[in-house]
Amino acid sequence: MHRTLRLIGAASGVGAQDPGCHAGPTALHRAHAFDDLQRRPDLSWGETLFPRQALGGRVAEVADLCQRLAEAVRQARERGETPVVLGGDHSCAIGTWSGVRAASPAPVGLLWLDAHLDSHTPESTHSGALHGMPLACLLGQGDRRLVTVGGPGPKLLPGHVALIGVRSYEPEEREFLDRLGVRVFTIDEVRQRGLPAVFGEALARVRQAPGGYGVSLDLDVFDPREAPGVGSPEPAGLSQTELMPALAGLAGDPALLALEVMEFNPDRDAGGRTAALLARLIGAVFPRRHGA
Ligand code: HAR
Ligand code: MN
Ligand code: MN
Ligand code: MN
Repeated sequence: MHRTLRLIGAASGVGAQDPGCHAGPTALHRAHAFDDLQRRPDLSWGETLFPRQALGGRVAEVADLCQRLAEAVRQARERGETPVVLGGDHSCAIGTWSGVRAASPAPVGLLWLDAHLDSHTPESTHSGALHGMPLACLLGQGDRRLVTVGGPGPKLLPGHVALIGVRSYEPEEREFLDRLGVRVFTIDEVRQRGLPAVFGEALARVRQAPGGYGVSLDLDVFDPREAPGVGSPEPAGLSQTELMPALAGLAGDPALLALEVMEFNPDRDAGGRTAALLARLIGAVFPRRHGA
């Protein structure tokens, strides 16, 4: 199938305790690892959205950025493009998937690849960090300013969501997802069953959504030895050898609506390894067509 890829930067750092991810999109735009990608005729780098300060606090700033991101993503979808959102801390997922949902006539699914659950509410969070809450917001729970980005109502239905690679969370967010019936594949389940089995089951679930599905990839799902340039490294993650073939299996799936790759922190990216991994990852999910 033919796709036109639209890269959109979401330069958010205020959603995290370590704000270093704010520099992610700008660093990627300049990275040599991205040179080949940016020469592809089927790909264009659209805007990079930056937070506007002095809006009255972190929640207002994240809501404003997500609102603008949702609009950019919605417009790209309505032009028939495939948005590829580059973060930035993971709070921006609220914008990406609200925008994808706004452009879709029917409910959409989401595959969430992350070391964390990102499913706290303002009542349950221990840290107060907003990048620990975006999935709950998309499911309709959280600060009203974040839940209503891109319009009222939940943007995702629990039966259309699956997480893979999870290994660090607090009990409240796990209870929240279990209560809703969101499927969580922890790293332990991946180790028991192997990634291909788990990935296939998760994909089958998100593909049940009638409007298509997206992938939200938090780079901390990878082992930090392979992807050191992330905001919150967690040991014992997935290897590229495991995850890249699974992601390459999505290539050519017309139901795949958008991809986001979040939590890139250039300050920690010794040797540019994470930027290079990120470029390979986009190439695996969206290979350049021969002759295109
Ligand atoms: N559960 C922790 C918290 O709420 C983790 C925060 C999320 N960190 C991320 N997101 N990198 O995936 O503070
Ligand atoms: Mn360059
Ligand atoms: Mn995350
Ligand atoms: Mn994470």
